[in-house]
Amino acid sequence: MRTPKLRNGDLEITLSLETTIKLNNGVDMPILGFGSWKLERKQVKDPIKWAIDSGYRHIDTATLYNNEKYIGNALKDIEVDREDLFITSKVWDSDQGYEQTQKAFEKSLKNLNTDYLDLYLIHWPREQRKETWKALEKIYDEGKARAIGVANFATHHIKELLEKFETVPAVNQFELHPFNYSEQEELISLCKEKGIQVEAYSPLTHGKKLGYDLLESIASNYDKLSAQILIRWSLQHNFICIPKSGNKQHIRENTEVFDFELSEEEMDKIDSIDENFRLLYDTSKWD
Ligand code: 1BO
Repeated sequence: MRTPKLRNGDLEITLSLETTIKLNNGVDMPILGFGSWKLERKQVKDPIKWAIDSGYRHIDTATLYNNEKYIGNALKDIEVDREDLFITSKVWDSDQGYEQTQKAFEKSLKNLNTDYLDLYLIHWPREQRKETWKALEKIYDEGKARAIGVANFATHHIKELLEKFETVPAVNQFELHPFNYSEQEELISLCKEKGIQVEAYSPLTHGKKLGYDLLESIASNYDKLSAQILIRWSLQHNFICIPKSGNKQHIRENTEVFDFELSEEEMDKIDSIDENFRLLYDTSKWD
């Protein structure tokens, strides 16, 4: 069997569920995370346990997802030390602003039953993003978040932050899969150039493209599922990937992506899918 490898800067590393990517401040972030968007309230308890049992140590949530408290409760019942987990949350639009963001952050900590976050993000580039970023810098300086970053920021939002602030976001999390990859290439290049880690949400297109011929045919070469091809594609691009599922079997299957490697030709073919397909907003059109 070929040993799957990933180029991480000059290092060639073997990809596994334990693989982490070093962020621009030295913090190690697991390359595969468990996405919790759309798992609301009590729906999240079992999936969190299944995810931890399957080996995930990275959990992505947000105030908007209405599940922080339930994730916090679920984590009380698992036997993994807090320092072995990587927890991300995000400040919601209505909480943006210097004071409000700090309050929202404290509430997230309380709900998640933790005294720090591994990563705290601005969820969307709204009008008050500059004041919000100042609040995130304060939270970071106080050691309450190990890293800070943004989500759904387009190139002009990133450039604006870089011009006006000292702290370079550690991560930009945005919708990313082969069906919108071409239109995101400029943003991906900018992030790479500036040392901002790209994190892909909705990597499975909410299931909408799992029947796509090319994915199915590549999947059959490896006796895998289209979903696993999508995750593997993301990981081989060095994107942090956070597939979501509430189904025990799918949660496990989504981790079974480390025993094969897509060839360069397959990666190129998948890269060339150019469908301009999005589930959510195109923020490049936002002020
Ligand atoms: C509206 C929520 C998008 C994913 O975080």
